[in-house]
Amino acid sequence: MRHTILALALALTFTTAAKAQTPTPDQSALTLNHIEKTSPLPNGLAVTVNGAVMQITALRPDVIRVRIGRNGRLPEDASWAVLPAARTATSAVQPDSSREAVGFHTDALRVSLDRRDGTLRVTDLAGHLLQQDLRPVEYHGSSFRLYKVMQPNEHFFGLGDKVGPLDRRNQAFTDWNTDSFGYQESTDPIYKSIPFFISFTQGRALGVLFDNTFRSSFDFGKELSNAYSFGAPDGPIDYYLFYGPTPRKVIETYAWLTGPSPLPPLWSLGFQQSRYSYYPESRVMEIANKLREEKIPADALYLDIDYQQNNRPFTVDTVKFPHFAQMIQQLAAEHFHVVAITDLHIANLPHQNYAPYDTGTAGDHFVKNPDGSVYTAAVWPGPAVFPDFTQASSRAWWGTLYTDFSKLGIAGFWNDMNEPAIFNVPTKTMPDNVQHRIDEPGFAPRTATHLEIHNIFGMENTRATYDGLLKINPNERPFVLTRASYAGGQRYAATWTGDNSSTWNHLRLTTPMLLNLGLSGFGMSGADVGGFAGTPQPDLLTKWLELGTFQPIDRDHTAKGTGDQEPWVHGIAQEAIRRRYIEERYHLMPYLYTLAEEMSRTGVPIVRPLFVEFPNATPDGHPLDLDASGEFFFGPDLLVAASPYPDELDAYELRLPPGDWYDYWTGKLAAHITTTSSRDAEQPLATANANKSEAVTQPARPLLITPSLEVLPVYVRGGSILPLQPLVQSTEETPQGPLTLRVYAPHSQNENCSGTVYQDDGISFAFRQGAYLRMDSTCKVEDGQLHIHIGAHQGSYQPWWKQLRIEVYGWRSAATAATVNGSSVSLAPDSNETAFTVDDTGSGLDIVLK
Ligand code: NBV
Repeated sequence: MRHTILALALALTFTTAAKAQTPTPDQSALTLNHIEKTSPLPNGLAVTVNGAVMQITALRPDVIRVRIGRNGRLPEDASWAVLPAARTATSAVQPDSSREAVGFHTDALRVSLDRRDGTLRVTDLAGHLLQQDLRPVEYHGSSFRLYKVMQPNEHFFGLGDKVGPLDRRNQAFTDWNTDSFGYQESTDPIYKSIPFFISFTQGRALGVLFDNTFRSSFDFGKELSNAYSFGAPDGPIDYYLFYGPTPRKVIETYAWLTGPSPLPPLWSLGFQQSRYSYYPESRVMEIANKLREEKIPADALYLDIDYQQNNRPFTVDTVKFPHFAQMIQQLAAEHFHVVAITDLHIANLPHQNYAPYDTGTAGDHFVKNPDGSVYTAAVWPGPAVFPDFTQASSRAWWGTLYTDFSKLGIAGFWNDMNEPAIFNVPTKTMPDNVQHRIDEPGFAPRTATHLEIHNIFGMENTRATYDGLLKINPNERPFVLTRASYAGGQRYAATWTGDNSSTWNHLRLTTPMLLNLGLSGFGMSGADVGGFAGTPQPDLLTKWLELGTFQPIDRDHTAKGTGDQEPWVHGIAQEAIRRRYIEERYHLMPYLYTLAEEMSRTGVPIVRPLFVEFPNATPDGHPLDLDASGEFFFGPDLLVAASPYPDELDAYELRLPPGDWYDYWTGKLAAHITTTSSRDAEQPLATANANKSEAVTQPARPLLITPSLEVLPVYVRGGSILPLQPLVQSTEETPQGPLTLRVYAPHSQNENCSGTVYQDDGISFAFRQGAYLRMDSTCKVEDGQLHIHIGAHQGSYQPWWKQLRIEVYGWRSAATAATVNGSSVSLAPDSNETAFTVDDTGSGLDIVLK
């Protein structure tokens, strides 16, 4: 008997084990490994593979689009992210076929599909591998995953502000916009979904935009050590590959595909002070007055949700803010721009004269449950309804809600909670089956579930806001700040990294987050300076305000119930340091604004990793930044070198790219990093800096930096011409005195030296009609003389300055005079600089220094 039971038990165990080893065949699985038909297209190739259709086309010689439809039909040719002009661009290709492969080439890329297993391979024309399928595309029902070979020295960047190191290698991520208060280093997903990354291998950069709005995921060598992959549970296989070789070119192409961020209003680059929430009215005025009294330059004040009546968007609590309109006016008179929060959840208040609800209901503008009833859920105002932002008509209606606030003079709007965040549910968002209507030029009208719309909901919210504001004030640049977004969302809004914490670790995380955001199109971005959750200790707030100076958006913001976080808390010694940095931002405003203008044309972000400026900085072409996590470029000329561990007092090593580096604060030459021209001819590395590109760094000794509370190390690239202005207390104040051009002499005759300054009225679109000023300057060392050429003014805008102060660093002039357009001007030398002031006639200056 005992034996029988034992035998039975064993048999059972074996059957269970055997069962576990034979997975039930997945009826819905499909591997695209058998090419059935190939047809060349003028701009690419169409293929039938295991009944699926695949189309690979060239939009430009360096941009390829891959689309696959499982059921013999290509996915709808539409996109929320990619601009129609780019998406429909086409470029002729040359077919390439062999026994093994079928494909084509362009002037930049070779594309081939292996006839044996349908795998795709993309190389440059010299045969360098850019991307290759590790195995054929796999579907499981509607879900699919694409595995790509990962090269040993391949690095990955982008995906927005996902937390963690700059390089995404060895990690996996999911795109699902999530309200993530108190997120930490390992939290994923957070607020935004930007399914775009850059692969960077030995100086060769490839952009990959996976345009799928569902809950997509990315794995960069975490699952398999030799592969990276991306996939989604549903939606189209539709992705774009675009080649550099420089990262800069990839960034520019991403802006070509998805649009650059628009030129922001000048005031938004000033210091911004916020908290959840300043109220009542008297407290707002107190903060404004204190900023002016303490001479902390500032341009913007934020009104968080408590200015509203019971948290209802587009209302004002008239008890807390009895003179709301006058307050806005008074603040404007003191040169403060008010940014007001306007969350998207509309209070569910039928028959209570709440216009957003009434007009939204009348126009049928809210998203619905599957049974056709309007979906309601709790958020800040209590039960709320949600605009159907994927309908053009609902976005237009949403835009009209801004009319009154705009007319009052509120300068900017803040779209928070737009993941969308929902209270009291474990998913923190809408149910999957909520119905959204797509009614949109370029899309076939239909209804889609929340699974498809979730990740673009926040972006379409900001699109509605941006377009609405433009309609109300067609000649004023809107300022919209958003928490959630998707690829392309930079066209409508600036962003911030959400609810960070007042800890040293969060200060450290800020730099990689903002760098990856910038690479992902969102160059107008910031992190809450001082941290949102919690109260920063004095030194932490000081260090954070120092770093904030060199971030695109410099906004001090904190949560409800935390300690005061304005620059003056913690006593005069801390305040003095903080003031000095904020002042420096205002001195640098001409440079910063010039960067913002560059970004609005090219997509190149204001803050950038070192490899964007120096793709060849290391002999093997690996990005220098990976060894230096606190370092980044603020524009092309300023290298900010924060400590990689800002709370540690130990000295840290700093590696600089090739060239001369001046200490920004003292003007002294800090390092001369030597270069050689030893270059493997077989391995042409990317070239971004025309003059320096032929050089590869000799391993140089790192600088040793001893951290100090009052100094954030910043270095200026030799060969820069940096524009600075006299101190002002807000960007609306006209600077008094000359525009300073700091010329940092290049080391040798072969080195480049240049700089630009861009100006306009800072607020309107008149620049589009030529009302701007651009002044390009250059310098060179020749025959033992320094020649500086200040370009003539381009554009019709009259700048605030009449004179230029030229300061020259790294050039000790033996003479006591410079020659300016042939006449002699005496120098006022001091210990580090050679300086003089000349009239700026607008027609250009030629300066020679002996
Ligand atoms: O509107 C209040 C806050 C806001 O201050 C913060 O910046 C957002 O990220 N908001 C989130 C809602 C609640 C936060 C706990």
